[in-house]
Amino acid sequence: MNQDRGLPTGYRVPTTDQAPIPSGSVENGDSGSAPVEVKNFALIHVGSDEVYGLEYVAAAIKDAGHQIRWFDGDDPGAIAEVIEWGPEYMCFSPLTTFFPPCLEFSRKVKSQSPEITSIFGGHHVTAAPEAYDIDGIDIIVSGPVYGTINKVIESATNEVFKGHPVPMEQMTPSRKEYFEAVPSIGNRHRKTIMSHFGCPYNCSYCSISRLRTEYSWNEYRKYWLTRRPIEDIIDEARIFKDFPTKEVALEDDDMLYGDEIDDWLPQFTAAWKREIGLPIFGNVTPKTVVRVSDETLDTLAELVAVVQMGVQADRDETLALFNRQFQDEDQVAEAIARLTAHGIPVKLELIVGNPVDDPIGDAIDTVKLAQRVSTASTFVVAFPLMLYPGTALHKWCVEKGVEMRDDCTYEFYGGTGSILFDDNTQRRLTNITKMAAFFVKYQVDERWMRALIEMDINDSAAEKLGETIFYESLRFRLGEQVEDQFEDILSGVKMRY
Ligand code: B12
Ligand SMILES: C[S@@+](CC[C@H](N)C(=O)[O-])C[C@H]1O[C@@H](n2cnc3c(N)ncnc32)[C@H](O)[C@@H]1O
Ligand code: SF4
Repeated sequence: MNQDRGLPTGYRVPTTDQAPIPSGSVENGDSGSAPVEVKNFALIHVGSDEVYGLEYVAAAIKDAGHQIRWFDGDDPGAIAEVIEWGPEYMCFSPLTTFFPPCLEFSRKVKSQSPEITSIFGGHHVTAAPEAYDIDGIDIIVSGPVYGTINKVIESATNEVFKGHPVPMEQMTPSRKEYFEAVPSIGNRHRKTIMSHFGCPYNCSYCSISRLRTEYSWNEYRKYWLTRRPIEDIIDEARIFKDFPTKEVALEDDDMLYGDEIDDWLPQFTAAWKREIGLPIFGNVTPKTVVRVSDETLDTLAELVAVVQMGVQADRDETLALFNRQFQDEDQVAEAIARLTAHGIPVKLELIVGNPVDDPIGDAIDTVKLAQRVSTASTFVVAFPLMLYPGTALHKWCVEKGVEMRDDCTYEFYGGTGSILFDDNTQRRLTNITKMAAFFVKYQVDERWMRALIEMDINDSAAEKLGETIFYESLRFRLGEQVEDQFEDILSGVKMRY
């Protein structure tokens, strides 16, 4: 193990120039480098959602003068197709959930074509380059892609490269080839967009907490929390109209963040409505909702069909564990009341299965909080706590000797999180994740909740509950019209439950 950076044995420490590229210089730090021979890069999509970060990688590769081709890694024929195309490189961008299938794909390709170099990048490998078996991975890109492509080409394998951030106007994705090559994504009802790439908070369970350790606040704010030019976002969104798209997820972690929000939101909303016009949903936090002006909320109501807001927990000890003391019940209630008064439906997100003395009481209290603050225009979803590599909470659990599951698949909708509980506790927690929406919508009394969570839910019941949560969440976002379209939408989605 390389002690300095916690890298796996055999990896050389990168020697890249890590200084950010100033505005107005070459496009992304690769396009101005010494000319290299044109190479072919296979980009491997895995999972049921758009792999957004890899679209920026696609643009950076093309910008550096190389060729790309997308493959659907979930398609059984994809391994043979990659081998037949014979690229020099194949690129993966797995979140923790999709790390194992990406690794498996890479290994299968490399077992037949060892000359194809695999490159892994994105949140998971950036957070914990030491946390995996390196067989199947030749190169790791940690952090942004910018400045790494031609260095990758010039390097031997078994290297870790650290990219550098670039100004926002230099960050654009390339997605047409992706949408065409992977129909499940091109035809997916929901597409992704972002106006800035970071989050101002530092919740202990979130991968942001890990990324933030790498950069100073000023640097993080300059690159991750600065908004992209509106025209770039609109240009990026035009393609949605060429592919079946029913809604767009503005995936900013807090779309109301920033002192410039009162100016930015009206400008963006006007441009979006004029040029794109598709329904949007976005993420907000209680803290910014209570802070922005009424005019901003009026504008928000014109722009979004719905917002999502993390509530996460009720008990003070859990909020402290999450480093989310910036919120309390009054603030959450006020935020919901403001959103409701402006006609903005809000999906509330909760986290259960926490490393606390009384995990069931903690989870029930969280559901009861959601019941108290809910209105006719709220919808609730509860996730099991996942401990992502490198996060502050993961480290805390290791230090405290909290037992963790070694079979956690990081599947948000499976109901099983990272903490190891006894079977009875786990069953109840899983049931809470599957029934939270129902408990809150129908204001189920605590005694009934505690009785219902004792049940053994079999596989077909779990599937039906999963479908119903999905249905309710779509109906909440898109309205009654979903009734007629649901079977269609469902057939295009790889349901996880
Ligand atoms: C947009 C987003 C989504 C989108 C797109 C997901 C995707 N895979 O691209 C959607 C809504 C679909 C989504 C879903 C999920 N997400 Co999400 N999401 C984000 C978010 C808000 C931004 C990520 C992003 O695209 N940033 C912009 C791009 C440009 O940056 P980037 O991804 O870091 O990519 C850059 C570099 O990392 C690098 N790079 C990336 N990949 C590669 C690959 C190569 C080869 C190279 C060279 C470089 C490289 O180049 C890019 C440009 O510089 C982050 C939080 C955050 N603010 O970062 C969470 C986050 C990534 N999501 C997270 C999670 C958990 C999920 C879900 C599992 C949740 C769920 N409900 O199931 C799903 C999984 C979906 C999937 N199939 O991957 C976690 C991941 C934690 C982890 N370690 O796995 C994050 C960090 C939030 C958190 N709570 O911690 N998400
Ligand atoms: C990607 S986050 C972004 C939402 C928003 N920025 C917030 O947190 O307030 C979406 C939701 O996923 C859930 N989530 C995030 N990280 C999680 C983790 N490690 N384990 C379980 N749920 C998590 C939280 O409920 C969160 O609100
Ligand atoms: S507010 Fe959301 S995105 Fe931001 S650090 Fe907390 S959980 Fe992560």
